[in-house]
This record gives sequence, C-alpha cells and structure tokens, in this order.
Amino acid sequence: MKIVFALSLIFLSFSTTAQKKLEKIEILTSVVCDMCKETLEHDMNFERGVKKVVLDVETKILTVEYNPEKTNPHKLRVAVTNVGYDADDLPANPKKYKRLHACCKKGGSCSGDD
Ligand SMILES: [Cu+2]
Repeated sequence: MKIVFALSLIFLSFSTTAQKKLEKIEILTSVVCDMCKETLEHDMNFERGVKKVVLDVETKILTVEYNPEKTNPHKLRVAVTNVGYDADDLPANPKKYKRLHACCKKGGSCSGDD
C-alpha cells in the first residue's frame, strides 16, 4: 500500500514538471550598452512564448527562457534582429538598426565622452 502511494507521488511530480518545461538558449548579440539592454530585454519580453530574458552587456549574451511549444530558437533570433541587433549568425534588420540610438550602433560607445 505504501509503495503504491509513493509511486503515485512520483508520477504526480513528474506530470507537474512536464507541464512547465521551459527551454533555455543563449544568443550572441551585438549590443553595446545598458540602453541596448533595456530595449532588447523589454522587446523580447513581449515575444510569444518567452518567459524570461536576461542580457549580459559585457559578454553580449542574451539568455532566453522560453516555452518550446510556442516558439523556437530561430524565431527568437529573428525577434532579436527585428529589434535591431545581430543574433548569432543572423544580421540585424537594417531598418530597425537604423532607428537605434547612435551609441547603440555597432562600434558605438555610450561611455559619455561625446
Ligand atoms: Cu546601447
């Protein structure tokens, strides 16, 4: 009797974790500064299936936790390019890139001595 109870507990915990399985990817972007971080994290949070977005400006790596039933790594990379930044080997959408703040463009510097 105890064994059956233990087994059903295991089964229950399995099925709950299965329901919220999220996947995580790291995308190398072309961000420059904290302003980029705000823009990119903000916009990516509105992407379908995205649960959590963290951008590390130092390494330019965007970590995305997402629901694989609603989106996939390719869609996420395309979403990044549509904000105006490169995503791994995908180049930024040129129209969106043009609209970025000057210091957020590649090679730009937001260090404040301009
Ligand atoms: Cu910037």
